[in-house]
Amino acid sequence: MKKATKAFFPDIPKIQYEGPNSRNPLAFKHYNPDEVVEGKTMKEHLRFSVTYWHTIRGQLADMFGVGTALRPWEDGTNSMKMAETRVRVAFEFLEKLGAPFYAFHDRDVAPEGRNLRETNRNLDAIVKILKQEQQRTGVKLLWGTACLFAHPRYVHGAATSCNADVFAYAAAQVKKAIEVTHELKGEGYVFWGGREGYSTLWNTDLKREMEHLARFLHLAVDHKKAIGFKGQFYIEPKPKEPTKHQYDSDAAACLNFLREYDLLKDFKLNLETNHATLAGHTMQHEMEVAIAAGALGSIDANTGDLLLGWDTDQFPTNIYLTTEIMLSILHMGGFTTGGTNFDAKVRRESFEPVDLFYAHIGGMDAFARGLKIAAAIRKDGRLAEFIRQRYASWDTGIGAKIESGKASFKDLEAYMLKRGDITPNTSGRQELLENIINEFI
Ligand code: XUL
Ligand code: CO
Repeated sequence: MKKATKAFFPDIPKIQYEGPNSRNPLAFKHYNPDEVVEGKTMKEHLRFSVTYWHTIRGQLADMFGVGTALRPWEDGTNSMKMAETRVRVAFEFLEKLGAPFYAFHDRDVAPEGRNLRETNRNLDAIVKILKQEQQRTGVKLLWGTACLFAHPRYVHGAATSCNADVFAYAAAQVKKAIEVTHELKGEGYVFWGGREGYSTLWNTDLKREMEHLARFLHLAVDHKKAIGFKGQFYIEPKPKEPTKHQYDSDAAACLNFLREYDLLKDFKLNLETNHATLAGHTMQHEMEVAIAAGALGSIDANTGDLLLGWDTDQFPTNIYLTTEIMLSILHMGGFTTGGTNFDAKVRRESFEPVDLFYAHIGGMDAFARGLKIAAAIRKDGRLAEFIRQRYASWDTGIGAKIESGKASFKDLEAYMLKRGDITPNTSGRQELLENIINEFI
């Protein structure tokens, strides 16, 4: 084992790839950053990102108890000095893990001051240090975002608040958050509408709130253009929690909203597995819906617990899940600005710093396996060939006529009157296909 260095994780060495036979818990068994799969390295395919809010700021509190996390560097305050220390912690973690990206909310990295001016000053001071650390390590910002849900001012929402002053405050906050993301050369910026929804419709003007949200996003696009920020804007769907209903409830609802308010050209989706399950969908479903609209941008990689009805944000370990995700990503042609962002936290019971490493190593290995399996399924070709064959009737004859818009209802009636009737002649073969998938898993 290589000798560990540096202050905050003194016993942890740089995590290395040791291959599937390794029994070292602090090594990758499958994530081999330089290994080439379908013409790109794993590092380029997967674009792993660590979240500041969970990994650096998560205290592991729950509704019934205070935080349990042992973080020897924390001094119990949210001072600027502590904020600076956390940047050093974050970048030591990122370096040792070998994750090329991170993501943060404005308030994760710097504390709020007594007013907006002071808060912005705090943020600027920490952004300077983030920038230095990015330059020192080569780690990049996958995306930035603003926390528009924790402070009491956002009790009724931010862009969808009943109070216009709150909209104005949120606009000022997001303006600044986009600017610092730009300053840090972030590859994207996420809008997750944590409280953009309602608890009861008895007090809610739904149409007015949706219009305000659209106005807010248009203003963000205007500002992005004004400052020359070229990163990708994303909306992150989630159906509920903390609200009873969130307007950006799933991929289809987001796409409809973006289309209705003429925002689709400026936004893609950042999809999160646990949000998909809360919406009553699989991640695979959400991905295919987004990809069909040319709007899949990035993913928040985590998983829920099907027996628990809330956002447990667990690290993804299920190879079947990561295979499904990577099949969709490869099919789409890979990420451009997006990546695999671990919006995931260790369990409250996993309170030691080393657990943060085990969690990320497991998630990265699960995705690396998913990538290799997906590539093997694609190389084998049986799945794609089955789907191609299944739709073969659309390639010629009447199918081709319909697809190219050359057949009217009248033509189709004439065609069918001639043919008489149809008997189903192709099985869906779900079981066979599931068996083929399992050959590779
Ligand atoms: C909350 C969630 C957020 C967003 C960023 O469920 O996923 O952390 O990813 O605001
Ligand atoms: Co998320």
